[in-house]
Amino acid sequence: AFLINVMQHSKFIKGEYDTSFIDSTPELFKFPIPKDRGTKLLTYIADVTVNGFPGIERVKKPIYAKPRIPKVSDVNNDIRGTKQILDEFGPEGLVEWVKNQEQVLLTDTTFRDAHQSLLATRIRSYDMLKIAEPTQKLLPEAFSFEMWGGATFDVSYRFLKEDPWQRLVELRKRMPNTLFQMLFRGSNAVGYKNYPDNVIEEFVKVSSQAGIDVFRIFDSLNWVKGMEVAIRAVRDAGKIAEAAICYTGDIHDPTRSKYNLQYYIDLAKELEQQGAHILAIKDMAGLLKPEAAYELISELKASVNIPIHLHTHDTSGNGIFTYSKAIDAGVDIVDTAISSMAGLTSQPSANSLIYALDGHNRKPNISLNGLNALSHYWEDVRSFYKDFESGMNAPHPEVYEHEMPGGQYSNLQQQAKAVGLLNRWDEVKDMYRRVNFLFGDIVKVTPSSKIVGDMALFMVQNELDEETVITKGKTIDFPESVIEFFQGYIGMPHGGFPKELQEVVLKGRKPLEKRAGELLEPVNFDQIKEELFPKLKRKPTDFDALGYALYPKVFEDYVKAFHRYGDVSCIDTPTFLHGMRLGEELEIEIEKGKTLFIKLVSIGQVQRDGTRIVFFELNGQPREIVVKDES
Ligand code: 3PY
Ligand code: ZN
Repeated sequence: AFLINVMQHSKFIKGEYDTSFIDSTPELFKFPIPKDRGTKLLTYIADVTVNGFPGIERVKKPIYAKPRIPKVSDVNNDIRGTKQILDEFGPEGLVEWVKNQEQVLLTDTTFRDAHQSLLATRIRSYDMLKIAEPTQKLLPEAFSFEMWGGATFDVSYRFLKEDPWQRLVELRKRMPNTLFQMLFRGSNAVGYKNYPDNVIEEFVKVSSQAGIDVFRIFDSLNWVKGMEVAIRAVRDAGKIAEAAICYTGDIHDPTRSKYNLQYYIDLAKELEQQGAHILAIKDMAGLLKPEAAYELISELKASVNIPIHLHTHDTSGNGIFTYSKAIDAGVDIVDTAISSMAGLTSQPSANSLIYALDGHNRKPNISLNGLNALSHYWEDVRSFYKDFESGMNAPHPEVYEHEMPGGQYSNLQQQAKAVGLLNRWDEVKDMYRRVNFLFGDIVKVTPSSKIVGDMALFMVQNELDEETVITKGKTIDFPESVIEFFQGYIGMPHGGFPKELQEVVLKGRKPLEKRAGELLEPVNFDQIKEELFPKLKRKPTDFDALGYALYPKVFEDYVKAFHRYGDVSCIDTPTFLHGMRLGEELEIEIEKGKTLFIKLVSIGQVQRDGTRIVFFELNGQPREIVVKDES
């Protein structure tokens, strides 16, 4: 098609072309969309084989062993898990059941926070679906699987070119017995900014219909007003509203009295009153020290009637110690990950916790053999994603100083690298700590954490300190995210904004007088569907409309990729990231019972137009794919 485009182009016909012809004539790359799925998948494989995967170094595809999948056909074929309890007895019945358990319950975060925190959220549905049934059968006692929300929604469309909704629906089919849990950023849904209230309501409604049971709802400033709409929507959907308090500071540090024990108790009572079924303590950076955990959980248990679910990150290396103390204090549920996906910026290891609780009266009755078998699988799969590892390979107690959330550390490091500040990373971390205090000591979690990170980079880059920010502030163009923060677009921090700084940042702009979600124009979903129809070339679903409402550009790019490549979620991960080796043969099951046999035969030389022809065999028949060599 490319050659036909070239030969039919008027400039080509008239001989008006030179070496820049290809580059300056983008329409040459507008090919008719190939019709069959085989051709589309070959196009993807050819592209990634020739050009590599965006954002990672291009290397020859490594040879990996096949991941070890535990055999489970004969075990646990009639599970009655927490999902059945919810479906039969409703949220209140489930809450009663939780309160009656003596053993501590576990939420497994492997499918969400673990890889968000260790591997930049890059684990693909392919690798989850292969282990879904074994996970269900080997962990029937789990309270829930956290497998959606947070950054997974955006990253699925943006980088993995797959539909997050499809992941949810397909996992649900394979894991019918345990509650599915998602992380929901209150009025920011699964995005980085406030959305109109009707978007929050629609998102909760549609995702609960698609399979989510437990919504962990938080506000990035612990502003209860920012959580109310979501809590109400979850209750209306008949699902479990788990309202979260983000833990910040240190209740034992007298210099951080802004976030003392009373602060947490008051918030907990307020959330219970707002209708929370469960209270989560969301320790997103891993700052809750063991003795503080004991005191906090004891006091909260005495102050509210709803179960308490503790979430931490193991960044400091103290995670299991913290859980041990929390379990002694009566915490109902804790978050863990399968051991090969645990530790460091991820959650503490489930396997380690079970071993550690030997002899404890609250030890869960969970099979270590099962956990260890699952860990073997994830150990193998994790190696596919080594390009996304953060490089942190030892406990990092410094987190108690800078307070960066588990998922942000490697991200901010990448941002620093992008602006040439990687060699000043220690300064950036310290500036992050200082910006927190400059902003009045705020809760730092998506998206407030990103704003603190943006400001820290900005100050290091421009050699600014706290004093010059104020004295020269009138002449400084602050980052957009910082301006919006001081306008109130992501909510109101505890104790309000520091006035002097707010004034120099806003330069006369007025802060919002109401909650952003109330002021924003409601989204018209019918109109969105109309707009999407021609782009999708099919009738848009509620899933599509929400994807577009939250992330218009990301969703459109995903649709373009889909038209070009088809559904790439059926490609195994080494092939997805590295393409194929010369002479390699592989099978791709595009749907149940429909398998493509693909062989990469050869790759042609770069032609004058900058393209290469990639020669395949598809089910024994020769196929040629032309791709542009971007190198
Ligand atoms: C998210 O919002 O994605 C988080 O994981 C915050 O901790
Ligand atoms: Zn987390």
